[in-house]
Amino acid sequence: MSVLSWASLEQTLTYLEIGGHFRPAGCVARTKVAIVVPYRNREAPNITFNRGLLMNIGYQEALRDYDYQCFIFHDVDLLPEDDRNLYSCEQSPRHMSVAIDKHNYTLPYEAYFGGVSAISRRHFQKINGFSNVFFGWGGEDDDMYLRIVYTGLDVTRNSATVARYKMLRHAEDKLNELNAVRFRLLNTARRRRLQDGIRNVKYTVLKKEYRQLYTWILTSPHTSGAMFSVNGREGLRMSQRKNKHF
Ligand code: UDH
Ligand code: MN
Repeated sequence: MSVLSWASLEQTLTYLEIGGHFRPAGCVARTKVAIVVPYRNREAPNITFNRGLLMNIGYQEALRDYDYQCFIFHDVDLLPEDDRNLYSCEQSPRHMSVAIDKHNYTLPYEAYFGGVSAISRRHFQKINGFSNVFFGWGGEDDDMYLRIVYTGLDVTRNSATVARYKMLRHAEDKLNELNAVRFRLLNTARRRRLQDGIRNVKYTVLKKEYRQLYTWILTSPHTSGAMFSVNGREGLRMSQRKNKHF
């Protein structure tokens, strides 16, 4: 749980190729896996965080680089505890962070889909990715769970003894306030599914750097989160309008 310097990580993880690429030396990997980590530094831009939208951008940008078939969508602050919880894609989308220390190693609720998930490219395409309209904390993972179900797919999980994670302690992020309209948006999940996702995500890539341990993409989404993010009222009006639209 201690924080290592980039320099020491670079010295240790010498098997990584530029951009954070890894391939085993003695065999050919069965699938090409991309790990997408949404991350916004605290001092960074003055807009409300949108985890789902960043996942969609990471997905699309990864595919520009390489023919990935499997995607792991991964919070930055979760550390896997058991290597039997494989970073791979199975027959169904899989929720990977079943048991997190912060939740006393139990699933908070049956439809919980937050933290870490593994979805094949084929399924992610079919599901239309994450929703782009959840600004602030909460809801985008529940929406993804619903999308998977509405697409006719199952969500699978490993047992809580294997699918264990530790969450790094962190203060509440500024500009990631509780999304007050998340339940309203969830009511429209079925209708929104096909118009709101990777098919319509619009963004600009400001920077893309192939660093030693990972590929860093700085991006600016074209959707404005401001109206969703402020006080409940403003957000509510927006979501009602959206609801009508969808
Ligand atoms: N994230 C960032 N920067 C932010 C917010 C979120 O990088 O400012 C990313 C990061 O990968 C993080 C993930 O989004 O792990 C999920 O956010 P989180 O870890 O804050 O969410 P979690 O469900 O909630 O772990 C813990 C704090 C609860 C805050 C309640 C709302 N105020
Ligand atoms: Mn967290």
